Parts: sequence; structure tokens; C-alpha cells
Amino acid sequence: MIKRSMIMVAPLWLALAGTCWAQQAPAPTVTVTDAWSRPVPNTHIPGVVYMTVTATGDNRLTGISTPVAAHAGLHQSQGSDGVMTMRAVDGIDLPAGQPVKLGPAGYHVMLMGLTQPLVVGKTFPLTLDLAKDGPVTVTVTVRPMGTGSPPEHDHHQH
Ligand SMILES: [Cu+2]
Repeated sequence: MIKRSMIMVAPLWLALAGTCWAQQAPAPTVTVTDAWSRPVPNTHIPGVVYMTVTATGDNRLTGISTPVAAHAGLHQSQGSDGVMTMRAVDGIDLPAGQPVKLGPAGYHVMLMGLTQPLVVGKTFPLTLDLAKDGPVTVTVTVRPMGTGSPPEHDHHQH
């Protein structure tokens, strides 16, 4: 008798608990959009991944991993005197509600020791480690050269 009423009540209880959780203590969640990579024909060449990361609460991207590379790292490109250099960073801050864009001129993910070439149209998983949340795994799509932003001109050869 008791057991039966417990079963009937459970769905309502779960619904109420979910509502209360959402209103009182929003979980820090992270959304990733537009995750893409450039094609890499040769595994001796590092790969690069770009994406836009938005956190609902202040958070920090602390690490990255993927089965297609022996090592994945967070990098930042910086331009000085017309020369672009990049350095490894140990994390990327994700301010609440502000989309953080990883792109060709700034932060990016570097894939070292690719286990396979990255072919246009192929997808692979990428896992983001976060300071205030469990890991988030997203799907990265390999896009053709010249389709990123800002537009590239390296395919306009005469
Ligand atoms: Cu890099």
C-alpha cells in the first residue's frame, strides 16, 4: 500500500524538485556552439579547434581532451608588430552570460599528436573540463579551409 503510493507520487515530486532547483540555485551550466576544426591531412601537423562557450554562471574552462589527439591544450594567439605568436594558457575565464569566442585571432584549442587525419565533414568529440561544473563533451565538425571567420584568403592563388 505504502509502496504503491510512493510510486505514484514520485513523478510529481521530481517535477517540483526540478522547479525549486531552477528557481533557488541555478546550476552553473555551460553551452558550446559552433565547435569546428580545420582539416589536417597529416598527423604530424597540429590541429586547431574553435567554438563559442557561454556559461550561465561564472565559470572557468580549465582543460580540454579528445580521443583524436594525444594532447589537447588551450592556447592564446596574440599579435604584436604584425607577428602572431601563441602561448599556452592554463585556463579561460567564462563570465556569466557572456559568450566567449575561441577563434583564429584569440583563444583556441590546439591538438597535438593527432591519432588520425582530420577530414572535412568528419566529427569528433571534445571534452571541456570546468572549474565549477562537471565535464561537458561536445561534437566538433571539421570544416573546409576558408570557411572560418574572419574570411581567409589563402586559397586565392594566382
Ligand atoms: Cu595554438
